Amino acid sequence: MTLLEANRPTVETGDGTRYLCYLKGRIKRDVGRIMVGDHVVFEATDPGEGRIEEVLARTNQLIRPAVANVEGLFVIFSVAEPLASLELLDKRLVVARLMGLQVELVLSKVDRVDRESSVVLMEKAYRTAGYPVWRVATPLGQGIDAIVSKARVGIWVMTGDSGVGKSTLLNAIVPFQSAQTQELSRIGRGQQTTRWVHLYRLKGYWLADTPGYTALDVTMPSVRHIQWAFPEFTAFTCRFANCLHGQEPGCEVVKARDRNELAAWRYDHYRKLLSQWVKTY
Ligand SMILES: Nc1nc2c(ncn2[C@@H]2O[C@H](COP(=O)(O)OP(=O)(O)OP(=O)(O)O)[C@@H](O)[C@H]2O)c(=O)[nH]1
Ligand SMILES: [Mg+2]
Ligand SMILES: [Zn+2]
Repeated sequence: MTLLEANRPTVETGDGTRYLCYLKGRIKRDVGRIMVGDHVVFEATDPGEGRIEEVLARTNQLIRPAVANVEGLFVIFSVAEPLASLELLDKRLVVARLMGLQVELVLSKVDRVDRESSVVLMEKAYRTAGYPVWRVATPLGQGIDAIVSKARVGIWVMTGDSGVGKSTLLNAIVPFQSAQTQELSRIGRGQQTTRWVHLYRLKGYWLADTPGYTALDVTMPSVRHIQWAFPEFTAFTCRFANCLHGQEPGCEVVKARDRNELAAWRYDHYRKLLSQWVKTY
C-alpha cells in the first residue's frame, strides 16, 4: 500500500482502490510525520476508509518536496522563460546521483527557444553524461509520446523551478488527471501554482507533481564522489590516476574540454562544486 497524499492521508492498494486513512496513535511517535510515497501496512475499517498501522522503512527521502522511496527524478529545464540556471541544474544532477536516484532530463518549451543550437548543445552534453534527454513542447503535444513509451518502475518525481511546466507535462503524461497549472507572472517568474505533493499512477510507476523549487539534501561528498557524479569524465584516462582534472599536467579531461568534446559549462561547474563542497580541495 502506498501513500498518495499526506495532508489527507490517502492510500492506494494494488488494484487501485483508495482509502482515506487515519493514523494509529503510535505512528506519530515512532516515525514522526508520514510522507507521500511511504509504503504502509493498513487495515480497512469502512468502505473507502482505513487505519494506517505501520510505516515501512524508507529507502530514501527527499526533504522538499517530502517524498519517500524515490526511484527517479524528471528534471524539467525550461529553455525559454523562465530561463533556468545550468549551474543549478548540474548541482541537482550531482546530488541526485549521490542519492542514487535515476534522472531523466526534460528540456521544456522548445517551441519558444531563441536559439535552436543551444538545445542541441544541451542534448549532446547531457546524453554524453549518460542521461536520457527529452525535448518537449507540451501544449503542442510534442515529445510526449516518447516520454510515455519508456518503461519505468517505482516512484518518480517532477522537479524543476516554478513555471518550467511540470504540471503541464504531468497532465499530458497522466491520462484523465488534472493538476493545476498557471500562466507565468508578468515578470516571467513561476508562481508556485502547485502547493502540495500528490502521486499519480501510471503504467508500472508513480509520478509525483511537486511545487516549484526542489531541495535535495546530501552530506558533504568527497572528491571522488563529485568526479563520479560527472560520468562523462570517466571516458578519459589522465596521466595521473588520481587526477582532479585541474592544473595537473597530462589531464585528458581538460584537453577534451578544449577540443569541445566535453561541455565547457559542465567542466566549470565541476570545478566550482569541488571547491565549494570538498574542504580539502
Ligand atoms: N510554450 C510552452 N509553454 C509551456 C510549456 N510547458 C508549460 N508551458 C506553460 O508554462 C506555464 C507554467 O506551467 P506549469 O505547468 O504551471 O509550471 P510548473 O512547473 O508546474 O509551475 P509550479 O507549479 O509553479 O512549480 C503555463 O502557462 C504552461 O502552459 C511548453 O513546452 N511550451
Ligand atoms: Mg505545478
Ligand atoms: Zn584529469
